[in-house]
Amino acid sequence: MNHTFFQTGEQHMTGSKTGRICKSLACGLLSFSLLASLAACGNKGAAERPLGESSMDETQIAGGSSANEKRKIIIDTDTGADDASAIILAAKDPDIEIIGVTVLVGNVDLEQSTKNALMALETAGCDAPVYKGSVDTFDGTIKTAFSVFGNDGMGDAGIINPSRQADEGDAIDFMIESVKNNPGEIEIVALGPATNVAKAIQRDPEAMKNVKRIWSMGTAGLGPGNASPVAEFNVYADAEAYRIMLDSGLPITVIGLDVCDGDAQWTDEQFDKLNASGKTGKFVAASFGKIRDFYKSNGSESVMNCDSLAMMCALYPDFVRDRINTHASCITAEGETCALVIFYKEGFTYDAVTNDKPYNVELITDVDKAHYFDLYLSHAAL
Ligand SMILES: [Ca+2]
Repeated sequence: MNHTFFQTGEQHMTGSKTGRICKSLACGLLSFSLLASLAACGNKGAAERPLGESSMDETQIAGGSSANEKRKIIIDTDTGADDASAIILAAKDPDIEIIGVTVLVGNVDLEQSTKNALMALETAGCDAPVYKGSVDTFDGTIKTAFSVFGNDGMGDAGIINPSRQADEGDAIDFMIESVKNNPGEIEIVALGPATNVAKAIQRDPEAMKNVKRIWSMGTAGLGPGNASPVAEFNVYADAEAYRIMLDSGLPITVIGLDVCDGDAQWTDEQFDKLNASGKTGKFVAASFGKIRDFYKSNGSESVMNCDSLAMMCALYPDFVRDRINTHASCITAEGETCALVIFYKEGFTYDAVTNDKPYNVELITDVDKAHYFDLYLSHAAL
């Protein structure tokens, strides 16, 4: 079984999408002039990376950055176990500077998501700042996935006891100010619903034009969904936010469910390796306990980890085997197709639609699935 239907906390889109104002739009702008880059991670020397354990070498990673330049990323996350594993992957990369982690409701509620992000960073030895963001969605409904991730989103394994708290300030303001103050440098790796990103785009569209790229784990790609037959959870959780992001004209790369299945799924044997690899691997393995139980109850012996796979696409260009330009449209109308994202592929002529749709999304269509786990193990579980 390649795709599991998430049992979300709320099964139906409800409520009008009109007339609602996101609460945080009323928030005053805060100054983040001193971006927390000094506290960011990735400061370990490249010599500390255990070269030779990965099929990728130092020249193949970091998206073309020079040896002395770290890529600056914001991780936007509804931190459950898969998000946490992705945060750890980025935090362990000496060529990446996590300038901040922005948290929102999604897999779990905002408070739990924040604790989980803090714990993931602490496990990876990273003191990047964490900012709380959206506590609800554009249409006011909350759809969580506690049934999949456990009550704490991290397998209910007793591993969430962060020693610090979230930083002062609003996640959306942090995102805006970071992008504005570092034009063309900030990449956002979005691992949850698009609510924070969409609010940032609405609140200051001019500032957000300075974003280098948004990497979005979302949509079913060109395959089936997991929240419904056509909808993927992150889009389903806030379809209006995803529509706003797609329609923004900002540079976006989408990593959908279809590249996370099959050989990319992690097996029991691989989790055993992870568990035996050390403190970090043990943490990640424990956090996936409830997810593995959920998949097994649905007849699958292996599980998807889409967030780490999406992070890997962002961090390691050679992990990506193929990508296409598309025009992506998100269906937001209530009904069976809500949260479906339709991809119009470049080079195709569709009789049913006009060809005047701009290519607004780069869609990843193939990755190095066979080496995904080993790459994760060598880069993250150190
Ligand atoms: Ca997520």
